[in-house]
Amino acid sequence: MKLITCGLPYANGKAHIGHLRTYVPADVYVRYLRMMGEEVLFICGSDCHGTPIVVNAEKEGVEPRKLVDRYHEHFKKVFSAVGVEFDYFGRTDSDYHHEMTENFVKKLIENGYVYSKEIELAYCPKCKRFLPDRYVEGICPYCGAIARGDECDQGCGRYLEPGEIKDPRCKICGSKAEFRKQKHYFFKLTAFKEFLLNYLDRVKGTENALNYAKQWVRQELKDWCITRNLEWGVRFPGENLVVYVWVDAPIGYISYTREACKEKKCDWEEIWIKGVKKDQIKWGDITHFIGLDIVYHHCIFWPAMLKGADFALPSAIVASGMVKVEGKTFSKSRGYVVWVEDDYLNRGFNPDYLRYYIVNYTSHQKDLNFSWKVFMDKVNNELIANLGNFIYRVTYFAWKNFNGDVETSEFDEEVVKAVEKARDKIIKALENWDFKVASDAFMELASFGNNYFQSNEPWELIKRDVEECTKVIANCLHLVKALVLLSYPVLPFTMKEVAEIIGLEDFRMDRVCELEKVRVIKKPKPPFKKVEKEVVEEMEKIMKERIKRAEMKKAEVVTVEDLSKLDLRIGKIVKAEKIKKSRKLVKLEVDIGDEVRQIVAGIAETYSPQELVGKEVVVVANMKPAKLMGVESRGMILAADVDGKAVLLTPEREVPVGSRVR
Ligand code: B3M
Ligand code: ZN
Repeated sequence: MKLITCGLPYANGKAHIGHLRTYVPADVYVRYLRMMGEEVLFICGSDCHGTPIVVNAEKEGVEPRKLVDRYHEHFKKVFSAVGVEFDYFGRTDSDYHHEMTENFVKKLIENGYVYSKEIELAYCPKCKRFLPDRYVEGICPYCGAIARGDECDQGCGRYLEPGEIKDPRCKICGSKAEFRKQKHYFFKLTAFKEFLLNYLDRVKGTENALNYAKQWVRQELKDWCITRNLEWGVRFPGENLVVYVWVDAPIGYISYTREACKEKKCDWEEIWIKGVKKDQIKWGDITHFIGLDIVYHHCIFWPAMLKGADFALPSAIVASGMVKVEGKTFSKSRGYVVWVEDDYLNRGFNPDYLRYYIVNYTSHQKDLNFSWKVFMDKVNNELIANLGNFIYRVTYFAWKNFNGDVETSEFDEEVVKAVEKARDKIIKALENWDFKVASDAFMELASFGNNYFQSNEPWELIKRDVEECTKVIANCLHLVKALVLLSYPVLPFTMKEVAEIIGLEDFRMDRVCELEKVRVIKKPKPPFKKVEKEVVEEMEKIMKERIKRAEMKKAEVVTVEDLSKLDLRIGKIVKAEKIKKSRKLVKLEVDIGDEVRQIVAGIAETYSPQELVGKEVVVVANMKPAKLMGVESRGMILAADVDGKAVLLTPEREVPVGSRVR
């Protein structure tokens, strides 16, 4: 039995395209393995612990479990809607997982890999509690960026140990935290250096993951604090502490396997335990699909934990590159996000389109950029114009002219070869998690089919040589069958429908090249529906508005004192002239009461110099002088930004020049 897993999503927010970047390829791989006749267990589940969940629950005024319930159900629903079909989708806040984790940790203790140590931890005197991970914000000791308690997320990206952060502040009440001593438990990661170097040299997987990991192990390995001051989580044996979320989360792979095996009647110990020997690596038939941002945890912490607790080790770690949205780094807080449910499924897009986009845009290890325009092009110009077109024109021709019943004993050499070539290429690519190459290969086969159909002109042939035409169409149907099977892992919803039209029931790789009769038994319909330009424009608009809203939300909070720093006054424009060679700039002379100021303003696109003279405007009078296109400007004029064009702010009725603005 092969075990395939996906990184466990935090039950702390909705599913977005970044998640699918890992889950869709994993699902494609599982479908492929099953077509090859492999027995596969495909598991995942919610990651329910950790401070972000507790902090968010606190904000909402609900119990963490309530929040987890909500997102757990959400993820289950979304995964099944996009065809990511796990055999088991568990939760780490379940009893079975707590039990598995406790036993695992006890084993680490028993084997001598855990020790306790007094450390100085951030403590909030006002909230009267220790501040684990996300409860604290401060300065990264390595790069000086603002950082969270456990991660320098805006700076160097380093994982931070408890107590490492400088100038800590409580995230809840904002007060300055102090450091207090407390006993915590550490995992002897440093004892695994040799093992890790050896393991990482031999484990399979994508280069991106393994290269980073090897570097890290060579450079710096520190013992790892594995306990936290929290209520929510798996209790550390005999203490009023819980284990760090990154200890219990990966153990979910094991506890979910055990639960899945109860349902599927398989042996979880066969996968995770049997055959393990001390001083040897026992390779489990286990492949982890993860995102590039959690390589450290999966290539360093996790193998060391498994080794330390006498478990089998994953034989492959496959990391997907990161996601960009419309060319910008993916970011929920900045609005660069595509929500799977709201932005995609609820708008009625075929899930197969997104699956195809994700696997075909670029190689699995590179950054994927999602753009709605590219999405439309890929669907309309590739899926529809090539693959869908071929399948439909062939099946429809057979249906209309032959009642769907075409038989030949003569298969064209070039057709047979093209199918074999595509199959071999796809198998080879998928064995290397090269989803782009695999999906390109079935598209190439579809192009071949279109050329074959076009050059044989069956619509002419049928008028003069029915037998020859029958042969051509039978060959085309062989191609259709091969395409259905070869593209099925990527396009399961659509290809199941096409399979019904040609009466294909089982999806097996060994049928791809089989020279058999293919009938059209149902009236064909075009497999894909066009993505309309208007719809894509609408989606782009939604995205733009979201980004705008995020920008406004981000604007810093200011105090009355901050505001009072601005010297805002009403001035009257007494002279205006365009600045040569500039489209936007005008040079103004503005009477602000006690003096006349020269100010350069970017308003020439909306106002001519003539109409400006005599207008009363709001002036920032204490701006630092600046030079624009070589002209000095001592002040700034306020205007509304309307799609990039300036519209001046003026007092509601004429007021004395120099009046203060409050
Ligand atoms: N819950 C999600 C993440 O950091 C995290 C993965 C756990 S996998 C064991 O992307
Ligand atoms: Zn840093």
